[in-house]
Amino acid sequence: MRIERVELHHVEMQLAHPFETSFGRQATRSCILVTVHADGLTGWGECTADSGPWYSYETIETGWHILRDFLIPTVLGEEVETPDNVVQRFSSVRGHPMARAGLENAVWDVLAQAQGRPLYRALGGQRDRVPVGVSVGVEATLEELLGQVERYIDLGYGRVKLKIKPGWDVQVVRAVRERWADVALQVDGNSAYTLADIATFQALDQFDLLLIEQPLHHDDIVDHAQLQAQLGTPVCLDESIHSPEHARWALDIGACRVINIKVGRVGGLTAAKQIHDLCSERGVPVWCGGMLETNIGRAANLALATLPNFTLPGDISASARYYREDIAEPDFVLNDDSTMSVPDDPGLGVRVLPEQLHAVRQRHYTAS
Ligand code: NPQ
Ligand code: MG
Repeated sequence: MRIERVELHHVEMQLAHPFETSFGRQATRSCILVTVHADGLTGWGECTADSGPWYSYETIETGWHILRDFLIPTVLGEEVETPDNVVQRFSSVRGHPMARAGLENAVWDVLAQAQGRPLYRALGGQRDRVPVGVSVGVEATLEELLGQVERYIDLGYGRVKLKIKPGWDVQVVRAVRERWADVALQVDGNSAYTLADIATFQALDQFDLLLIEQPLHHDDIVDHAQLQAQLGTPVCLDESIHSPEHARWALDIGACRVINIKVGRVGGLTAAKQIHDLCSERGVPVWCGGMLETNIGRAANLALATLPNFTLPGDISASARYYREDIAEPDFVLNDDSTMSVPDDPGLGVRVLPEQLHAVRQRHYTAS
């Protein structure tokens, strides 16, 4: 099919509850939505770059620039038969994985629609539901944190991830573990620690955590390998893994025993699937990370998480956890067994609501 037109939509949406990590507190979330028009069909993708370079170096502005000036021109007016055609056209651009993912994933959607099959089938997934959990941010007090965790456990989440940072770690995990002895629990340091904090990790090692996510420097694998050697709990890398090569390097030196795969961070569904396959060969479990996506990005995450080695619950929560009002329907809900069902309609299986999109749109660009 020929790509006739591509649109960018910069949106800013109100979060249902402010989200705080080791890099700050946010009440709204901005992202870029990408639309690809081909053969009378419309595909959607989400570029998960944030308003500032806190989680990664990419921002809305760099994503807009790289998409408009470099990535879109490589595919506009061109024939595309498979997602690999797009990946090859992007090979002249270095870095900027979230920008690439926004456009590549929109092409996956439109190609799957053209084939009349759901995205998860196009990716090779087998399951119609996937295990999910919830990521709970830092709160002002331990009481408020326990209240949030209780609310999510009451809603049916069987796996809870706590954001930690120095001064908000061992005592928080201890309090949650004392109250919920059996909940599947994991923590995420978002690179707020160094190897000098070994005593903290040795203390965390006693709480039967599923994993400790990205405790050290955001681009490191060497220190993480040292840390993993001293811990019983699996170290899981998030920020440090930008590509299938990074995944291989990390596994080769023993930097982690689990990998969090985020479609944006690794540059699209093709690379995400390659990392999944590599980890599968090495016997390393993976799970699907989250970036406070809209229902568009969430549908892509769910499709990815149907691949067989996504054995740990993903950061894929119900729509109500994220936004007061989403720009696409239907909303995703949690099943009784802490799973989420995967859409069965062609492509992503979500419909964008034009009025909602216009209400939150800050900027619009069309290339044709
Ligand atoms: C993580 N996500 O696993 C990320 C961090 C994160 C669900 O914990 C705006 C931009 C908000 C980037 C919130 C979760 C964000 C963000 C959280 C990244 O590390
Ligand atoms: Mg993380």
